[in-house]
Amino acid sequence: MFIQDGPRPVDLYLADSALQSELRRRLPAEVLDAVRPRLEQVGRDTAGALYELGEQAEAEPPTLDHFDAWGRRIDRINVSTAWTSLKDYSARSGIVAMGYQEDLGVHARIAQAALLHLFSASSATYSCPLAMTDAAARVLIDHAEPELRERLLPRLLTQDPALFITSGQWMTERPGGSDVGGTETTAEPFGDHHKLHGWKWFTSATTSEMALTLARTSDAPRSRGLSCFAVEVKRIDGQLQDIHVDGLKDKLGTRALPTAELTLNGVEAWRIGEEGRGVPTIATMLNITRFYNAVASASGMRRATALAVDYASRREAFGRRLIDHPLHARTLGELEAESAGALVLCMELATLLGRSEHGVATDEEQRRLRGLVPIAKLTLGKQAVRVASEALECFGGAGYVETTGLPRLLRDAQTLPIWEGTTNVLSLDLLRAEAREGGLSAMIEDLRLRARGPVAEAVEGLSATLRSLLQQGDRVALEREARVIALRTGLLAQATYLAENPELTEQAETFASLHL
Ligand code: MFK
Repeated sequence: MFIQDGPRPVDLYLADSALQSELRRRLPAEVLDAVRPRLEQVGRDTAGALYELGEQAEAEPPTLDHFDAWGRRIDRINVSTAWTSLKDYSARSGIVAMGYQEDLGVHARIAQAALLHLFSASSATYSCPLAMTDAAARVLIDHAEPELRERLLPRLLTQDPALFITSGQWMTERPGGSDVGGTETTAEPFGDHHKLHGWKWFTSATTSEMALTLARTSDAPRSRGLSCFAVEVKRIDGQLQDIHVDGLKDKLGTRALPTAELTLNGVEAWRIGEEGRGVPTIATMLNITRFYNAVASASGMRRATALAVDYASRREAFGRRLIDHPLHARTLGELEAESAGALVLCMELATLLGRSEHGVATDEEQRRLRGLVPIAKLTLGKQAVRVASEALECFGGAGYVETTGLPRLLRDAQTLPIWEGTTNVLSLDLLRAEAREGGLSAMIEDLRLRARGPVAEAVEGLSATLRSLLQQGDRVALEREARVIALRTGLLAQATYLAENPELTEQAETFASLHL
């Protein structure tokens, strides 16, 4: 009786010539030599130890115990040993730490993006706590008092698993996920800190040791009354602060990741940044988590594509391997092109982010970075769902059967356009970036200089559309078009950057044929 082998995980570093090529192009040889061993190790693990941990964590989702055996309220979230091992693995691999590694200088974010690109899609979404941890580190560096910073920052950036802590991000409340100005949680001064009272309706990676959150410190309306706070989730004796874990979310995907509803009953918290400036302070965090989200999208596309390619090289139908059927080969080529486009967009973003964080970005690069963060996050979130869906189809019925593990690719991808700002919210953020800093115009002007051939013609069309909308000054028309413009910019940027890499000509042509 015939039994078909399933797809096998491949070494995602060795198998990814586009990633290797981008790293050769964007990193000086000595920097690449310094980080290559870590990339090679994580690459090997995507077909071995990391892959196994991810599978185990997915098979054993978190549970919640409200009470211990004697009736004492404990609200303990139980996670699998694999989930805990993923934390240790993340620390040892220095996925967060690499972004701040001084010897890598302006290149640190590029090297980190490569590492995360390998890690994310095999990590059962452990990249989520890492995103928030990195973002918390950035907020502490940019906005916190020295004492708080010195207490927490070394533990967020350490590579020692025994010391490593992660951070959550408690922003969403019942009145608003996107509209955080509706936050109801209050903060009352208490000695040198505050006490928080309220309800947080969606908190991701809730087993993290700390969290950043927003709470109301004055009667000023909406987000002007909010300040940003750091919470250390457990007391010095290891007991949970005055927090009730009301429930765990039952989600479509990201099932290994604990996502909880919380009641804060006077939780100790330390203000970060100015009073009433909570949203701009936490926006520092959002820009980093949105960078991670873009890389996670690219990572998901790469992994789904690699599985589809592996399968096509072994599955036979109509007397030939799938990969030998011209139409299927074309579909796989399109998936490769979408994955490579996502990669180069992330690499451009990482390049700008690294330059900005090291204080060497020009004003123009700074404006481009402000525009590219929402563009990359929203474009790649949508692309990740499209690619995952197409990749599942490459397995026929098996792609729809839970026990193959394949449907998870699509279920997990579906969170990427939602969390950290939906496509529409980020399209409006792009308008905010344009109004305040000219962030969208800077992106389009740069594409006008860099795009060639038919891509350049398409960029000219986009530029004319934007100019005319801005000149009309009709806010309603601008908002209605914001998403179309944002997505178009994201696709044309990928086409442009792909064409700049002479080793990605095939992917560039395929990408352009799909999206022009
Ligand atoms: C693997 C990857 C994993 C990623 C981790 C996922 C785990 C987390 C799961 C979650 O999803 S947590 C919840 C995520 N929530 C969001 O992302 C919220 C989405 N909503 C928005 O982004 C809204 O646009 C926003 C809350 C910012 C709107 O708030 P406001 O107060 O109505 O905005 P307003 O008044 O326009 O801006 C207030 C200030 O913030 C302004 O500065 P000024 O006061 O100086 O004028 C803005 O310029 C500033 N600001 C807003 N967005 C900014 C920003 N500054 C810089 N960058 C931004 N993006």
